[in-house]
Amino acid sequence: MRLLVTGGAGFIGANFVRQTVAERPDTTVTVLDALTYAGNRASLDSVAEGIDFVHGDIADLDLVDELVSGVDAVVHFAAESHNDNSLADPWPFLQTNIIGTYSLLQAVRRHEVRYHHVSTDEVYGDLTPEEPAFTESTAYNPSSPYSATKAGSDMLVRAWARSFGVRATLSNCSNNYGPYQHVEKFIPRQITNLIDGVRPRLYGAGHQVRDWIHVADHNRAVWDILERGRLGRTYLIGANGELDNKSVVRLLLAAFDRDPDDFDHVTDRRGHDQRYAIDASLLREELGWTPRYSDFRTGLLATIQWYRDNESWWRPRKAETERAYVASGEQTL
Ligand code: NAD
Ligand code: TDX
Repeated sequence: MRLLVTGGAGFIGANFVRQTVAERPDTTVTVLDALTYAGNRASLDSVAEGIDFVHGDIADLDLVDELVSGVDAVVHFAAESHNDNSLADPWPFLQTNIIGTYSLLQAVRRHEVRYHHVSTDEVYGDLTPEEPAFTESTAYNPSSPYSATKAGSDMLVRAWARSFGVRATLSNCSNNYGPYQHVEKFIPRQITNLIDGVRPRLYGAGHQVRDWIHVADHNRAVWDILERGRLGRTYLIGANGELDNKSVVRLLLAAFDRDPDDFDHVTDRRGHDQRYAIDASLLREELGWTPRYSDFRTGLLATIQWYRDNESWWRPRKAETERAYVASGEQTL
C-alpha cells in the first residue's frame, strides 16, 4: 500500500510512521509535514531512509493534489493540537484544522483515494463525574478553539463521505502519552521539569480527569480501522485509563523519589474541560482491538525512561516552551 501520512513529524504521526516502517515492509510511506514548532524531523531520523519526506503545508491545494494522486490511502494526523495555544491565538487552528482538512478532502475526492481522519474525544466536550463515557453517538459539544476546529474538520469529513462518496473513516481518541511528545503537553512537561529539579505545575486544583492511552495502542487501532473499518463510520479509541491530573503528578513524583506534595498549583486553563472518558466497545467488538499497555503506571515509567535517555531530542524546545507559559500569564497560585 502507498500511504500519505500528514503530520508525520509530530508526536502521534512520528510514532505511527516508525511503527509502520518496522512492522509493514509492504507499505510505502510519504510524510507531508509543515515542520511547525511542533514538528521535529529528528523524530524520524532512524527511519529516514525508508520514507519520503515532503516539507509542506496541508492547506497547499496544488501540492496536496499532486501527492494524493500518487497514493492508495491518506492518514491525516496534521493539526494544531495544543489547547493552551488555541486560547492564546486561535487563527492557526482554523487555517490548519479546517482549511487543511478541506484541502485533503478535495484531493481524495478527485482521486478517489481512501482517507482516514484522526480526531479527538474533545469534540464531545466534557463529562461530569457521574455521566457515562462518550460513545460514537454522543452529541458534539466542543469547548475550546482547538476542539471546535477539530469538530468542524470531523463534520467536513462526514459531509464529504455522504455527499461525494469519499471512502472515509474517522477515529476520536483520548489523551495519548509516550515517546516523542512535545514538552508543552502535560506529561512530558512535568517529566522534563522533574529531570531539571523543577516542581510539576498543576492547573487549578488538579481534579480534571483524562483517559490516558499509550500512543502505540492508538496507532494500532488506526491501522485496524484503515484496513477493516466500515466506510463512513466513526470509531472511538480509548484504553480505560481514567485518572485525575493530581494523581498523575503524584505517580511522577513517586517515580522521581520526591515528596507527594512537591508540586505547584498554577493558573487554571480558561474553559478547562472537567473529564473525558471513552467507551471503545465498538472498536473492541467489531475490530477485535485491545490495548497492549493496559497498566498506565508501567507505560508511564517507560515514558519517563525515554525522556531520560533522549534529552537531546527535547532539550532544544524546553526553555522556549516554558517562556511561552510565562508569557501567557501562568502564575503560581
Ligand atoms: P503534534 O502537535 O505533536 O503534531 C502535529 C504535526 O502536524 C506536527 O509535526 C506539525 O508540524 C504538523 N503540522 C501542523 N500544521 C501543519 C500544516 N498546516 N501542514 C502540514 N503539517 C502540519 O500533534 P499530535 O499530538 O501528534 O496529534 C496528532 C493528531 O492526533 C491531531 O490531529 C490531534 O488532534 C489528534 N489527537 C491527539 C491526541 C493527543 O493526545 N495528542 C489525542 C487524540 C487525537
Ligand atoms: O502544565 C500543565 N498542567 C496541567 O495541569 C499542562 C500543560 C496541562 N495540565 C492539565 C490540563 C489538562 O487537564 O493536564 C491535562 C492534560 O493537558 P494537555 O496535555 O494540554 O492535554 P489536553 O488539553 O487534555 O488535550 C490533549 O488530549 C486530547 C491533546 O493535547 C489534544 O491534542 C488531544 O486532542
